[in-house]
Amino acid sequence: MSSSPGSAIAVSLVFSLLFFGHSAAVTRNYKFDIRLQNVTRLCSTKSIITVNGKFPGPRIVAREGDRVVIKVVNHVPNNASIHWHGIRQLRSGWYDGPSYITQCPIQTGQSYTYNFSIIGQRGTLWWHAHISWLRATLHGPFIILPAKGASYPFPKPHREVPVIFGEWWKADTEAVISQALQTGGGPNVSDSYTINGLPGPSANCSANETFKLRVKPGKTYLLRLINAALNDDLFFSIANHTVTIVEADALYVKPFTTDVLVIAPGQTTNVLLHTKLNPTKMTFVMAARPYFTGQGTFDNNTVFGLLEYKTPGASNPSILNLQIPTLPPINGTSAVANFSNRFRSLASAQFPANVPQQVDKKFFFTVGLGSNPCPKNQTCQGPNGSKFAASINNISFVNPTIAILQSYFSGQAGKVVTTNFPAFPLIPFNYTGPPPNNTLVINGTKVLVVPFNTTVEVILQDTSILGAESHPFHLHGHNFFVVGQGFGNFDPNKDPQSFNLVDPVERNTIGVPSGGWAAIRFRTDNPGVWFMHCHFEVHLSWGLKMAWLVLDGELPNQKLPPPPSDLPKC
Ligand SMILES: *[C@@H]1O[C@H](CO)[C@@H](O)[C@H](O)[C@H]1NC(C)=O
Ligand SMILES: *[C@@H]1O[C@H](CO)[C@@H](O)[C@H](O)[C@H]1NC(C)=O
Ligand SMILES: *[C@@H]1O[C@H](CO)[C@@H](O)[C@H](O)[C@H]1NC(C)=O
Ligand SMILES: *[C@@H]1O[C@H](CO)[C@@H](O)[C@H](O)[C@H]1NC(C)=O
Ligand SMILES: *[C@@H]1O[C@H](CO)[C@@H](O)[C@H](O)[C@H]1NC(C)=O
Ligand SMILES: *[C@@H]1O[C@H](CO)[C@@H](O)[C@H](O)[C@H]1NC(C)=O
Ligand SMILES: *[C@@H]1O[C@H](CO)[C@@H](O)[C@H](O)[C@H]1NC(C)=O
Ligand SMILES: *[C@@H]1O[C@H](CO)[C@@H](O)[C@H](O)[C@H]1NC(C)=O
Ligand SMILES: *[C@@H]1O[C@H](CO)[C@@H](O)[C@H](O)[C@H]1NC(C)=O
Ligand SMILES: *[C@@H]1O[C@H](CO)[C@@H](O)[C@H](O)[C@H]1NC(C)=O
Ligand SMILES: *[C@@H]1O[C@H](CO)[C@@H](O)[C@H](O)[C@H]1NC(C)=O
Ligand SMILES: *[C@@H]1O[C@H](CO)[C@@H](O)[C@H](O)[C@H]1NC(C)=O
Ligand SMILES: [Cu+2]
Repeated sequence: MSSSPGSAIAVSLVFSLLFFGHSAAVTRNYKFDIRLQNVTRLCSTKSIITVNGKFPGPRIVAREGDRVVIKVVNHVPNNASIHWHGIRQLRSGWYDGPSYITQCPIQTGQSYTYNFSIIGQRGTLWWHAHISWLRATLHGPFIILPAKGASYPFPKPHREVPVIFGEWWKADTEAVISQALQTGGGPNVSDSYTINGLPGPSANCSANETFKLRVKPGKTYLLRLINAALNDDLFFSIANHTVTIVEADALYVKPFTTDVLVIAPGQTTNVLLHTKLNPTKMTFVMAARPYFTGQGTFDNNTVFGLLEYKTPGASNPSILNLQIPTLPPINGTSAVANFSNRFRSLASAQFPANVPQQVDKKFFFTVGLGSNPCPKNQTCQGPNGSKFAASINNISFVNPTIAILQSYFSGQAGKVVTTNFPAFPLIPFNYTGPPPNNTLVINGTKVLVVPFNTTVEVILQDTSILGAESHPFHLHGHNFFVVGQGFGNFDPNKDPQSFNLVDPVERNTIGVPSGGWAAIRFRTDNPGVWFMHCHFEVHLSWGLKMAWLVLDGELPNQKLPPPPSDLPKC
């Protein structure tokens, strides 16, 4: 990679300033102190890892074109790193954040200053820890407003409200995952879902732990929805109200109206809520609960919040007397498919959908669960006495001990990774049929190397090994177009005929249909090492992840600059 980036950055910065007509480049500075904080929820107080003592964490607010500088200082015994989920990180891959992929973790007492520009993006994203299960409590909104003078492609809302879904665990989540990896069994589940950190009035003591959205009649509210739950897709609905979806993963979509939505971990969605002009009641219930089709246990709770119309002297009715919104069944796969099939890119002149029409490289990835053998001196609690694992093309990714990007940049990649990640399953089988007898995965730290400016198509095929399940697939450093999706096995002869190459939704996280497939396309316009993984934390821990190594291009502004001097060391 190039080692003379300075002038190229300066040139491209000046160019973008002229091109986008910004009056001045603005830098937004933040300080994130990772520290313990005692927090009370569901009748008990627990010490959790937070940013600046807040749960959910603080919001970052910037405009398109701004530079964001966040100094992260680690004051806890755990290693940590922060990912800015959905930020393109164009030629700033050193600041993407996943531990052992683009950086070594920030160790206790150390700090790292993330420093990147927001180029060509606006909307709702989020930030979260990217190591072990720390993101359970280390997460918050990342809001990108349109550039100064630019407006939304919809009427300006009266008010904007971030709404983060999460989970509350009475147990220590680090202990939960470390025990599960030890025994090979499925991990315990959370005790409640949360809306903006609040579990709702489900427990006797938690009446004061209910999220309340106070609104005025006849106004439009922009809700910035974020699913930060560790392991659960969620349905969400507000009684007697519909919402209009206008954005997915910080990309505008053709607006559509719905009474129920589903959001997978890693996904963000902006919706417009038009409040009633003359509400017949003053308080309405909002509810979220999981969508789940896998085997095993999950948190089967519903979290409630309240939509309250502001009127003088209104009393606070008990939630029990209120109409609870109707949500699809827990296993409502058809409701999920109907909803996700409605997304279309806005594809306007100002916000075009640059869908790759020609594909340079095609890949087929099976995604799903599997098993690892139980060590001889142990008894394991996974399937048939084995240990749970997960894989892509039967490769279960094992983190290296040195960050891949760092080792690659210093010409040492061969020491930590092999470049032979399979482009297709090594042994084809009936992916959504009866599971094969041998469900063992292969451990490996393998990457796929692709040249700069390659158009890539990946078929993500769910498998029914140990249960078909929707996997929220997330790609770092790029957005992708979802050109097709369906149930059963992808048919390479028939299915491409119905691909949408005109206005498919563009996003960074797609729920691969349970027992089905999704086809995505993207252009490798960003040199670096880019993680791609299931956003269920448990599947990530079991190895459902891989990385792309996008090579530098020919020109100076197509190369990754050298690492910053404070890049953490392993
Ligand atoms: C949390 O509470 C425990 C027990 O009351 C106390 O010892 C500890 O200092 C508190 N920690 C913080 C960060 O406030
Ligand atoms: C952030 O990066 C820009 C561009 O490389 C540089 O000018 C600036 O000094 C950096 N800021 C910090 C705090 O490191
Ligand atoms: C609810 O009230 C209890 C008791 O006063 C308090 O300990 C707890 O922190 C409160 N919870 C919230 C979310 O404010
Ligand atoms: C809310 O919707 C329910 C049906 O889902 C209906 O029974 C009820 O009358 C509606 N209430 C209001 C205030 O519109
Ligand atoms: C989850 O709870 C609901 C309501 O109690 C129940 O109807 C449903 O069967 C449960 N689902 C599962 C999969 O446990
Ligand atoms: C969904 O769950 C219900 C209740 O457990 C069950 O009757 C139904 O067959 C399930 N549907 C599917 C498609 O699995
Ligand atoms: C099993 O053997 C390995 C290697 O000898 C050892 O590290 C591990 O602690 C043993 N585990 C148990 C549960 O005894
Ligand atoms: C795959 O399995 C499904 C479910 O059992 C079956 O309907 C289908 O015919 C099988 N496909 C092939 C190609 O064997
Ligand atoms: C799987 O195992 C069953 C029973 O042991 C056997 O009948 C079947 O032929 C095996 N299938 C394959 C594909 O090996
Ligand atoms: C793969 O790695 C896991 C831990 O990451 C280990 O438990 C398992 O034994 C390994 N499997 C093989 C076949 O080496
Ligand atoms: C990428 O390749 C396309 C042709 O596929 C070309 O039109 C475009 O200019 C290239 N972009 C860059 C940045 O090299
Ligand atoms: C933190 O990361 C370093 C570098 O990978 C590693 O050597 C160390 O064991 C880790 N510490 C903890 C507490 O996990
Ligand atoms: Cu998954």
